[in-house]
Amino acid sequence: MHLFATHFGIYEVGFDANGKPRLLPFRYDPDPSEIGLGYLDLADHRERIRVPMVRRSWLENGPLAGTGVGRGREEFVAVGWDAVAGLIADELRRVRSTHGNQAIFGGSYGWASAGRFHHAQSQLKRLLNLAGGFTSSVNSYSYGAAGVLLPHILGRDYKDACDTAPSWSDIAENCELLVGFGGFRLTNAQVEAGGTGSHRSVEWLRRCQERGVRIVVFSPAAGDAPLGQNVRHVSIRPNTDAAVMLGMCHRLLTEGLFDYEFLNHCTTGFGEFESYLIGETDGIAKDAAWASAISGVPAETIIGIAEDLHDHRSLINVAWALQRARFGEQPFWTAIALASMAGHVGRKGCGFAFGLTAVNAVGQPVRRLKGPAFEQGMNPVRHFIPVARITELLENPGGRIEYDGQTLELPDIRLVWWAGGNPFHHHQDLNRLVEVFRRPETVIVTENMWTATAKMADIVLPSAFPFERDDVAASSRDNWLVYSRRVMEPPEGVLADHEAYCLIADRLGCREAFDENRCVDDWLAHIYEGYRQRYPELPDFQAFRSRGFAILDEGEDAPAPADHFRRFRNNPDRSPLKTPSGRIEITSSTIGEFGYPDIGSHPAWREPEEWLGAPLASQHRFHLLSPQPAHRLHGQLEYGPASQSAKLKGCERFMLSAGDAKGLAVGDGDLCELYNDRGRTIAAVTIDAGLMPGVAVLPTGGWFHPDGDGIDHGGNPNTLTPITAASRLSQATAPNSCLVSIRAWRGSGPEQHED
Ligand SMILES: Nc1nc2c(c(=O)[nH]1)N[C@H]1C(S)=C(S)[C@@H](COP(=O)(O)OP(=O)(O)OC[C@H]3O[C@@H](n4cnc5c(=O)[nH]c(N)nc54)[C@H](O)[C@@H]3O)O[C@H]1N2
Ligand SMILES: Nc1nc2c(c(=O)[nH]1)N[C@H]1C(S)=C(S)[C@@H](COP(=O)(O)OP(=O)(O)OC[C@H]3O[C@@H](n4cnc5c(=O)[nH]c(N)nc54)[C@H](O)[C@@H]3O)O[C@H]1N2
Ligand SMILES: [Mo]
Repeated sequence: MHLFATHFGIYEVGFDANGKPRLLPFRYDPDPSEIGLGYLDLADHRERIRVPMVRRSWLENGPLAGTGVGRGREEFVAVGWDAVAGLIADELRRVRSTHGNQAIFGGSYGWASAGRFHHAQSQLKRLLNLAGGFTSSVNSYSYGAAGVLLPHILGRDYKDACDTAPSWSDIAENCELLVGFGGFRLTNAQVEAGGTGSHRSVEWLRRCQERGVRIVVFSPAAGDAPLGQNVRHVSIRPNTDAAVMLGMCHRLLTEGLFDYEFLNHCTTGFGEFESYLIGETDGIAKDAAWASAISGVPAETIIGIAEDLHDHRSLINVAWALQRARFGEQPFWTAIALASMAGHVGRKGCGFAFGLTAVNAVGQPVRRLKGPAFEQGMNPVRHFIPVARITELLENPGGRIEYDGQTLELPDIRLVWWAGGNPFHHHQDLNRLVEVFRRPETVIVTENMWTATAKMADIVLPSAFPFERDDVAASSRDNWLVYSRRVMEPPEGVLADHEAYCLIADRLGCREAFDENRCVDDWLAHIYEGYRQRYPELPDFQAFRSRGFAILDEGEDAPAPADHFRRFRNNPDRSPLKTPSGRIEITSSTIGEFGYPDIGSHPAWREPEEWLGAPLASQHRFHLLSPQPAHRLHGQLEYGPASQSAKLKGCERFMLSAGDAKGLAVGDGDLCELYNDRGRTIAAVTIDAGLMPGVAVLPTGGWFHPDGDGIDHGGNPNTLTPITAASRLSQATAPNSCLVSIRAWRGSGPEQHED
C-alpha cells in the first residue's frame, strides 16, 4: 500500500482521472482527520520556498555589518546550494572560533513533520554537534509547567505528557464520574506526534458515556463538553481552576469526607496543605464561598461535585491548556491533592489524568512502539534554556535565570539556526520577538514555506515536504509503524534537510561522521532494524516496505495496562514513587526550599497579573484564550483547504459571547481588532452562545502578518500574549493568562494586505 504518514494520521495515496496524486483516508482509521487531505496542494503553493535565499545586505556586507535590523523587511537574493553551503560552513567556523560554540543557538523547538529519519531537529542537532555543539533548549510548549512539576510530586516516571492517565478501557469499565477541568477539545485528538493509524479518543469518550460514566466539564467554553448523555458543563473564569479545586478540598476536609488511609500511607505533607486550606497560614479559609467569588462557579456546585468525587469512583482530568498559564503548576498539583483526598487514586480507571483527548495517545490501551531515534550525537556545550525563554536569551546575554533549583547563565548568542519549528507561530509577544531576532549576527532557517520565521532569517534553506521523501514513521505512543513513501519529487532547487546538511558537513570536513556513508535507503533500513530488534515479531524490511505498514498486536487491543498507581496504592513501601519521600508529595520540601516567590511548597491559589479579577482588567477587559486550531496543526497547513475554508473573508475567526458582541456593537462575521499594550491583531467575530462573558477565544496558527503600522492581519494570538513564565520553577510558557481589549475594525481585511 502506498502510504503517507503525518502527525494527524496516515493517508493512502491514490490518483485522480488525470493521473494526479491525491490523498485518501486510511482504510483502517476509524476517524481519519481532514487536516491532511489537502496537503499535496501545498507542493506548488506561491509561499513555497524554492531555492536557497540570502538576505541582500547580509550577503553583501557580511554578518558583522550590523544589518540585522533589516531582518523581516529586506529582500532576499537567490543563491545556489554550493554557495550557500560554503556561506554557512564559513559562518559556523567564524562564530565558533571567535566566540565558542555556546554562541550558536540550535534549540530549534517545533513539531516539523512525522518520520524518524527526516526529523528536522535531529538532523540539525547532529550536524551542529559534529561542528562542536550549541546552546540547546529543554522541555516543551505543550507541557512545560507540568513536565517540571510532576517529577517532584509523582516522581520522574511521570515527566512525559502522556504517562499519567489510566487507560480508556479501564475508565469506561470502572469509573463512575469523570470531571474534566478544561474539558475535552475533541478536535485536538486528531493529532499525535509521529502519527497514528487509528484515531480512537472520540470513540472512547463516547463509549464511556454509553457505559454510564457521568462527565462534568469545567470550562469557560461549553464547546469543551462532549455532546450526548450524562454530561454537565460548569462555566468557570479562566485560570481559576485551582481555586475551585481548593474549595472542593476544603469541603472534603471539613466534612471528614476524605480517605485518611490513603493520605496517611501514600502521600506526604498533607498537614501543611491542611493548614493552608483552613486558613491557619493566611487567615483565609479556602471554602466554597471563597472559591466561588474567584471563579464564578456557584458554591453549591463546588460542594456538590466535591462530595460526588468522594462518593463515587471518580477520575479528575486536567487539560494541558491549564498549565499553559501563569502559575500553571497549581491546577495540576491541586488536582493531585484533591484526587488523593477523594480517595480513588490507584483504583482502576480512577484518580487523576492529564490531557485525555489533548492528543490521540493519552489513555490509549496499546503496546507502544518505542524505537531508535536518528542519533543526534553528543553536545559538548552545557548551556541551555527552558524552551520558552528564547526572548530573554537573545535580549539579555550574560544574564541569569532561575529554573528548577538551578541558576542558568544566558550565553551571548551570535548565530541562531531554526529547523522544523516556527517561533513566530509558537512564542509569545511576537513584536518583542521581532526586536530580539534582529540582534544576533546571523539567523539561519530551514523551512518549506515562507513562514514569518523564514522571513526573519538571513539565510533560508528550502526544505522538501514530507511527501517528497521516503521515511519510516512511528509514534513512541502508538502501535503503528509506516513506510511513508514519497508521492512526488521535490522541486528542483529544494532538498530534504539531510541532503542539505550533507553538503554543509562536506565543507566542515565531517561528512563521513554525519552520514556514515549511508544513503537514505540504508538509513531507513537501519532505523527499521532497530525496531525489529526490540519487536522481533515485526516483518523484515522488504516485507514492511511493500505492505506499507506494520502494527503490533494487530486485530486486537493490547491488554489494558494496569493502572499506574495501583501497585503503589497496594503497597507504597514495596512500590514507592521516585520522589524524595517515595510518596505523592502534597507538600514538596524540595520545591519549598528553592524559595521562589512564585511557587511554594504546596498547592495554592495565586492571582495572575492577567485574569478577569486583576486590576488590569479594568483597562483590558477580556480574557483571551488561545487553544489549538481545529483545521490545521499549529501554523502548518495554514494554506491547506481545511484551514482556508474555516476562515471568514480570509480572516481568522475568534469567539465571543452574544452579550459581549452586543456590548461592542459587533455582529457575527464583523472584523474586530484585539489589542493590548503588546500588540494588535485582526480577526472576525463568531458568536458563541456557550462562551462565558468576558472571555475571547482566538485559536493559534494564523500566520503573523504585521503591516507597516505593526497591526497583525493574520489573527495570530501571540501578538497579544505575554512572555511571562508560569513560575521560576518551570519557566514554562503561559499564553493563557492574557488580557485584551476588543473593538470593531473598520479597516481592510487581509485580502488587501497580501504580499
Ligand atoms: N498562544 C499560544 N501559543 C502557543 C500555544 C498555545 O496554546 N497558545 N501552544 C504551543 C504549543 S503546545 C506548541 S507544541 C507550539 C507549536 O509550535 P511549532 O511546532 O513551532 O509550530 P508548527 O507550525 O508546527 O511549526 C513547525 C514548522 O516546521 C516546518 N517543517 C515541517 N516539516 C519540516 C521539515 O522536514 N524540515 C524543516 N526544516 N521544517 C519542517 C513547518 O513548515 C512548520 O513551519 O505552539 C505553542 N504556542
Ligand atoms: N487540530 C489540532 N490538534 C492539536 C494541535 C493542533 O495544532 N491542531 N496541537 C497539539 C498540541 S502540540 C498540543 S500540546 C495539544 C494541546 O492540547 P490542550 O492543551 O488540551 O489544548 P488547548 O486547545 O490549548 O485547550 C483545551 C481547552 O482548554 C480550555 N481552557 C483554557 N484555559 C482554561 C482555564 O483556565 N480553565 C479551564 N477550565 N479551561 C481552560 C479551552 O477552552 C480549550 O478549549 O493539542 C494537540 N492537538
Ligand atoms: Mo504542543
